[in-house]
Amino acid sequence: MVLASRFPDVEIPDVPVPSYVLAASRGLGDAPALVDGLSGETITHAQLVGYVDRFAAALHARGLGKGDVVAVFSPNTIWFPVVFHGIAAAGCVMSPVNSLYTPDEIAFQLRDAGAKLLVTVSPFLDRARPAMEKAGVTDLVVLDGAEGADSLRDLLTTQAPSVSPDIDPATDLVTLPYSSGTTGLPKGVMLTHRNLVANVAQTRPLIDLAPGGERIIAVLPFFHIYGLTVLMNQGLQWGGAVITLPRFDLEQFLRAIQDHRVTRAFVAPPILLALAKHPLVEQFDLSSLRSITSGAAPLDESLALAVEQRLRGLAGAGEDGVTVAQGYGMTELSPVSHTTPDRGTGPAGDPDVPKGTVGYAIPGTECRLVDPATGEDAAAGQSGELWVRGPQVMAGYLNNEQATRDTLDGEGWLHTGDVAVVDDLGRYTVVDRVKELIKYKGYQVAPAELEAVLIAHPGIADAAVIGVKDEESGEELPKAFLVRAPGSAITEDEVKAYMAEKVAPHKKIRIVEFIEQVPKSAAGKILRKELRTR
Ligand code: AYL
Repeated sequence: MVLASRFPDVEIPDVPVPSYVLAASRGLGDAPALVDGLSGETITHAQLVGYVDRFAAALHARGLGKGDVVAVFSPNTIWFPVVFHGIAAAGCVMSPVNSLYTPDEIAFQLRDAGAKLLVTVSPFLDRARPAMEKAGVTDLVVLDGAEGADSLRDLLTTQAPSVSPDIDPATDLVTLPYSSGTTGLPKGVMLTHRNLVANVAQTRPLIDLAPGGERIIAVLPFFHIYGLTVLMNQGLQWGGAVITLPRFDLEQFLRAIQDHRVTRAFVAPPILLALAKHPLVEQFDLSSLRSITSGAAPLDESLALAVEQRLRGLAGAGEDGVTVAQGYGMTELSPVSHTTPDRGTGPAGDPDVPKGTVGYAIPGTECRLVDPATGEDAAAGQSGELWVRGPQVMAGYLNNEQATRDTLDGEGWLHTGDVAVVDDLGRYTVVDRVKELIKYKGYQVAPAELEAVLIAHPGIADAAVIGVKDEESGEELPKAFLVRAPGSAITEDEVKAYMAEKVAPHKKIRIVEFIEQVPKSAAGKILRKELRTR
């Protein structure tokens, strides 16, 4: 049974991402578009439009054109949106690289994406340079400048003519983030201009925009699709100001909310945990906040309530108080498919949405709940694998037809690998995950990727990785089951040290168990369920 969204459809403008997202900027002149949350350095809306034009012109002047992939390896700064929209306006495709990646991980992505240029910052050069060498990428831009590379200033002062590439929003890609999806190694997720335009347009009716303008805190990284669509593009499309922070530090985060009168925070569960528990929270004036939305990993209902109650009880709290909201989606969904609405914007007559739910399917989004064993629709009130169809569904995985077919069926349904239930009012709750993916602090950890790195160690004959829930933090910890190679006496500490060097911190193996044999099916598939119930 196809479950339609309870919201009326929205119009999705048939234009490239920068035209849509920066439409409001053209009339906003000196109003701040981007503010550095630490230094206060600001880019106005008018400047943003001008800088994007120059950046795009400079890319064409250096020989890049439609469809070329530009990798961006940078923390959040006020310049990141200039770089992204400049790349998009040039008709190129921005592939965002996780700031914590090791040279091996960066090289994999550069090579797989076929990147022609890497844009980075000087503190990242010690990892960027070896990765470029490995992947055979030679063109480099270092935003804050470095010996032998062009800087942002060089690009923004180009005299090259403005460009207007012929972009077909429905088919031309604008970004290529990496996700392992339901199984296997990280893959390039092909997202079109239309996917990203749609996702911002689709969430708009569920937001009651502040009359005085919205100010969004951008502490989650722009290199993740959550940061790119929900923080950067949504915030700019609203004509708001996006306040950037380079990394999460609770005190800086609270101070930035206070000093910049932030109205909206979009975060992941670990930040809500800090807001519920940490004594620092009481020392700041957070009364400007209208909502805090959690996404990217399951949010406990009691944690959501605890944060809401605590913030509403603070001195100076607004009359209506802050609402803790929740969104759900995947990189493959640009990323939003479900969210809880602002008060008053839900389907007519609905009471407040219960805290544990991820809310409604957003406009234009159809869902099915399917029993993964039989392929039949789940009975009313029963859980099933969530399938999603809508204009935000990716075009497919780059150079990987098999993975695309396994995830996106012939009728356009994206099989999420998440298990959900829906109530009679159309509110969804995510209850389980049937895919391999591990989530650590909202970041993806792909077991197959870790297994490949583990098996490459001469002391390890075979490996299987699963996530195990840590009761204290609520996080899933990557755990490796390992078979030692004959004659090897490799220890848990040696395994951990080896992995820490090869992979980003969120992918570290946190628990090791040595076993005789990895349980596998006749076809050689790891029987993860068996490992889970051991
Ligand atoms: P990826 N509850 C439970 N699991 C979730 C939730 C949630 N609210 N959100 C994401 N996940 C899990 O590609 C789920 O297993 O995108 C899903 O398949 O890094 C996987 O994370 C996708 O991970 C927002 C804010 C969507 C964030 C996002 C998700 C971006 C994460 C809508 O409003």
